[in-house]
Amino acid sequence: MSEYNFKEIEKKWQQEWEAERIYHADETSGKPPYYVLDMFPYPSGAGLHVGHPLGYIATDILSRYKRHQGYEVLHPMGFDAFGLPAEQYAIETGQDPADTTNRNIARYKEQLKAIGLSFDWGREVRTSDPEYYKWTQWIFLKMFGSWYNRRTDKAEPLENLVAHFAKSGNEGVDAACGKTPEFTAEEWHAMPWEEQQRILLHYRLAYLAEAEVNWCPALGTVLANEEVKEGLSERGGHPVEKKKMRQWFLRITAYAERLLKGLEEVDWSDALKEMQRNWIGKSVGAEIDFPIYSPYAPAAGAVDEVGQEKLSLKVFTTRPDTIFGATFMVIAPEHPLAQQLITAAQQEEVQAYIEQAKRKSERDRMKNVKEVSGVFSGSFAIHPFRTEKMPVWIADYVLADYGTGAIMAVPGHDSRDYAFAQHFDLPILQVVRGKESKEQEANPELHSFDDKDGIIINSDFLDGLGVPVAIDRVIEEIEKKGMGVRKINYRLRDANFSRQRYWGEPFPIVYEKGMPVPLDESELPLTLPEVESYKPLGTGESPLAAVEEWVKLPDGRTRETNTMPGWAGSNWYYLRYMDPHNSGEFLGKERERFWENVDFYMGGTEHATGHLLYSRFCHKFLFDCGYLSTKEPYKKLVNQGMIQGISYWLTSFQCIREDGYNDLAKSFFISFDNKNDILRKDGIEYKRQATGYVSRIPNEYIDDRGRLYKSRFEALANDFRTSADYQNLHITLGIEPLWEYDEANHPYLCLKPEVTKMSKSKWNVINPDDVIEKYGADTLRMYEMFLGPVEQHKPWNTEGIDGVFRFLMKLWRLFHQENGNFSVTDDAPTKEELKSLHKAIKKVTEDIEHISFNTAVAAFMICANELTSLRCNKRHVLEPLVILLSPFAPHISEELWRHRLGHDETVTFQPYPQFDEQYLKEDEVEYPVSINGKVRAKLSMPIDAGKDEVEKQVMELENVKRWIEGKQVKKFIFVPGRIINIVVG
Ligand code: ANZ
Repeated sequence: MSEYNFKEIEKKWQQEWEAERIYHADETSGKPPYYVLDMFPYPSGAGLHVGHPLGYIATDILSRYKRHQGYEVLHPMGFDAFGLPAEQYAIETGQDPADTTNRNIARYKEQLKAIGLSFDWGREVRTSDPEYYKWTQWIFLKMFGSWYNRRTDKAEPLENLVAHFAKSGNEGVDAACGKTPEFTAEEWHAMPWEEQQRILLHYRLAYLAEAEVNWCPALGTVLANEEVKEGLSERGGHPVEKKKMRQWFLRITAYAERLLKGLEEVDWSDALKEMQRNWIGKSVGAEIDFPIYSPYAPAAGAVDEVGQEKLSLKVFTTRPDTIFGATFMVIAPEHPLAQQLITAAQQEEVQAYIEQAKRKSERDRMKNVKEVSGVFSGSFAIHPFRTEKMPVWIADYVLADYGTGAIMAVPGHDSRDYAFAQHFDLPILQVVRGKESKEQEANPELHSFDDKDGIIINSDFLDGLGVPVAIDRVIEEIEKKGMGVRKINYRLRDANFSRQRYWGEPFPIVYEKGMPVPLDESELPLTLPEVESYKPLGTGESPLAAVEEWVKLPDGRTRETNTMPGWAGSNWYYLRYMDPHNSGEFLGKERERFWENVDFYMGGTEHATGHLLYSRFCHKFLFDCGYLSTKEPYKKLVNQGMIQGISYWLTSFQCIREDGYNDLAKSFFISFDNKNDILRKDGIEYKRQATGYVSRIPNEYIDDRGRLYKSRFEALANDFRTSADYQNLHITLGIEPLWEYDEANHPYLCLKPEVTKMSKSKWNVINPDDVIEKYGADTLRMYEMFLGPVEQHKPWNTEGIDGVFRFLMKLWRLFHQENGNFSVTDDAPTKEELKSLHKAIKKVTEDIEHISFNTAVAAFMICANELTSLRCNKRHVLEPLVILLSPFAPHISEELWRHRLGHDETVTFQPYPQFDEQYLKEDEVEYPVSINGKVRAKLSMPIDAGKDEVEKQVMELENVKRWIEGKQVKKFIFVPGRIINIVVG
């Protein structure tokens, strides 16, 4: 009997594998370790779609391949279980996010297991599990108790620093820290405890500072960046403001240089490394002080009668060589000196400008470079070399928290300064002569801003020097005169570690006299208390602040009520998999020594800077503490592409409001009462946008030519009209010319398909369960790989899926007779059969090594076709083929291996087939036979045939005889294996 019954086979082996625990990673096996990791998913309520497992299938193939090669493979899976969607759902429905999260996880696991992924589920971690987040809190406490010593270039325990303070104050301390006044040991001892704590916060790697959050007064909550779209809350479209709050930060900036250097050690794509480098954003330049001349401040050089300190403005520049071209100064609206510099006459204008700047995000300010705006402060700075007055402007293109928040503007050589100078009619000076382009010669108005290999002019002692030399020379001069210093700046910012939310890790911190004090390790985990409501309090605080009995301790101290951000748990999860059940340590020494770090990591590019940077930082910190022996967490990393879906868009809705507003009277219209921002009906979502409602049409409403019939639409519209939910709805079908007509004169609209992200909100999701139901998991696995290179984005297109399914059936039939009976012989294979097998071994092995799984699938198909036409059913060919295939299609392989070929043990650990070159050697060559250089015939000869033998055969060929008839053969050219040419005359 037996057809290829994938349903039965897959279920059977999945159960068997689970019962046998064959994917359990065992540190004592004596095999060398190999750690393959996927970025763990956030378990959303929607379940998996076919895009999610793409990476998991790829890593599964690699894991299985490594097991065949004799490695002890660690291939774990877990869940990034804290986060916003669960919290939002809790707010909407009042359900405990712990419950919904667990439900979602159960669904995810079921789906993942159905794909036959070889995870060691015994090592599953969940970041929201107190046994896990105990260690997230513990790592936080380690950072709280550490400082960064720049002399030793590593994190050290805070006790060392406190001992130093007690002995010599902070003299001689070179730390990565905030601005801290100098103090002596005596002063340190004399300080009250709170003051000492305040100072220590400047040094701690986890510290408190005032920082801006997105505050939405209408919703009464703080929003994450991703919840804010163009200055409005994503939910409800309410205005969002900046508000200062005391928050936790991690001092990742201390590691900026090491995070850069470490990139040289790892095998990641250049594109990914570049993203990290840009994010870290190292700039080498100088900080220069410009004395201020202000009607409010004492003039440069003068001493104020009241003893006020001389004011000066510190700028950061990467081009100190252009200092003679500086014609004005610009400071950020938030600059601390701003208020001091504004003169009475300028007060009103400047204050209005500052207010307006507050509302823009940093991104908007950087983005709208073309929009020039700014105000004159009324004060001037003195040029340190030319001793001239230069006006100080306030403008939002200068960012408050980069460099010093102030710049010397060099409009001759910086494009933003140039635009500003043009707009406000400020002087522009050229101080670098670059290699001017043809266009510039013709049009001197055009400026060249990229002149790093130019020559300095109009600059006194710098004249004639090249840019790099001039930079060094001018810094030397500035340092000599005490006007500034050489300086490296990083764009990287310390990481904000506080969220005003419920569903995250509570901080193991209590406040005493307003200062943070750590809980004792023995008090961990500090678990989330039960709350009555998950709703934000309206004060900006997290819902935890409402649980008085939790917040207030009997001894009068109070708990921190913020929670940690989503990435706190994902910072270090890869380490926990190595030792997930260790209750005494986050990771035991021996386990750490055995696995070291991740050999192969796969995930999406959306984590290129966030997670990947934060977890590298965390790894380096734990390395400094002596808990880890490697400097980087992920040796090799590959980004998988996205599987995209197809969405149909209907964008010509207009919103007719109650007041009759309707500016574009075309097409059909829908109006809603304005209370709802998103309306959903029968799977169509209507979302309010500035211009009206935009709707996504689910694929099943559209025919295969992208047509939406008017009748279909009308039925839908009618539904709306009669629906009690939407009483105020008016739906009008639009003006006729928009409709097209088919043969039967039915009006329709032709909708353009668009390839987009596969997502529930776009109505284009394909569920892997449906594919598995129809074709089986092995087909799904191979088909996902067959779609194209793993790294690329590609649309889900089911056209090829039948081909993959047919391949597996064909393979199945190699082992079975027509009547379905199993039939494999022990006969010796032919050369051709061995050649087909070894060609596949070679190609598939190379492809796996290069993570090129789509071409490997193609190689399997070729091999199955060849063996089918050779009618090969020999054990010596089919057994190695089954092992070769098992990483890709493990179920069918196990069935053939164990059940049909009669082995006792699983195919999983069978030694990987070795490729043998000798089988690929061709033993015949097909020669093209040329006469006077033109191919006239073909001849197959044994590869080792000599010239005489070849010549004899060639001359016998009918075609050759005809072409040389009556002519004289002058030469017979023979290059073995390649050329036969007869020269006749
Ligand atoms: C003079 C100058 C002349 C500059 C010139 C550039 C070109 P990166 O490379 O990104 O570090 N700058 C400094 N602080 C700034 C801030 N807070 N907001 C906006 N711009 C700021 O850029 C450093 C350069 O960006 C600095 O060098 C400064 O302009 C500007 F031909 O100074 B430069």
